[in-house]
Amino acid sequence: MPDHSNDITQSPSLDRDCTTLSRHVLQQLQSFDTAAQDISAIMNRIALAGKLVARRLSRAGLMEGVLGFTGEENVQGESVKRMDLYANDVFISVFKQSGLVCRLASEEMEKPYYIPENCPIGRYTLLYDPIDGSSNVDINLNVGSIFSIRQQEGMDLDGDAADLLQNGHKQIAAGYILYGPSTMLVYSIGTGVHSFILDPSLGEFILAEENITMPNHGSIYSVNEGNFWQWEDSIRDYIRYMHRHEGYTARYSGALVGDLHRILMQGGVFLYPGTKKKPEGKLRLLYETAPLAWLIEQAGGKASTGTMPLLDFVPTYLHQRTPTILGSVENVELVESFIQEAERETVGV
Ligand code: P6P
Repeated sequence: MPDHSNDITQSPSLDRDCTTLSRHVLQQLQSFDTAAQDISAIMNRIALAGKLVARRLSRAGLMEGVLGFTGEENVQGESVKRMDLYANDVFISVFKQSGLVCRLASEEMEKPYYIPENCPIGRYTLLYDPIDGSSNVDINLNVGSIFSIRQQEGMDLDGDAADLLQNGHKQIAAGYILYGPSTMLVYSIGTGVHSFILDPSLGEFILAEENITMPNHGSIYSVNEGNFWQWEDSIRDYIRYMHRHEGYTARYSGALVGDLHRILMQGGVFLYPGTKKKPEGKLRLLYETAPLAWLIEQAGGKASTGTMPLLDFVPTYLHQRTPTILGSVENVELVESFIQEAERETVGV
């Protein structure tokens, strides 16, 4: 009887369709031990949360009580969108019964949400911005979820999560879900940056691109120039340089995940500088800029506060903000050069 078992042609697209997120994480970790299984399971739960949020967003305009504001303000002093609260609750529900995380810290919650039975030492904490750029939700433009995974260190006896106040190098995993024409999950566990696209017909995130690498230079600068007169002179001088030199173009959507994703994929720089009134800027470190900084540097880019590496910054409280410059090495260093020049002039050297 002829043996045709080797005749089966291994279709590359079939292989790729079988590369689900959890399998990819285990491949990246090159391990099947408990810790690897936990990280893989956590990423799978994040993917489930992304599917639930994407489903809600896709029908939001057709449903009552999904869009618009709750009338409340969050700890940031920002008006809360119904979609912010829904997405925040999705991540809690997805992780509450998972046995994987002890705490969830979110832009929408003043204090972390604790899951007591899951809090033996060494458990993980999810830090997340459930819907970033929610001002875009009601006008059907792209929004995103941002996530970061850290491991609990020591006892958090008084529930103030002080052990989370550490630099960005302590992250174990980080990434975002971009709700755009397709729903895309981009993540890193420290072995490069990889993207997955949700295939609605399968209900699975399928591998799209591995080891995403940024160009050293890009033509895009992404910043809200409406803040021009609130910035320090150094930033204004940088923007004037952008205006006066050919080869640069401005792109800004007002939603961090989409703006950052463009820079990750095409190069350039995203910046949200501090202002004279708010030198720390607007973006929050632990669940917005630190996870994105980690991704950018994993992809060969650079992340800066303007005066120090963003991943070295140690927050003093959970919702701490930092000035933020993320992107291609040369583009970030050009912004830093204007800040350094201003510091030299101030010091008089
Ligand atoms: P501005 C959305 O509220 C957000 O946190 C980020 O998604 C975005 O990058 C930034 O604020 C936009 O802020 O001041 O330009 O509207």
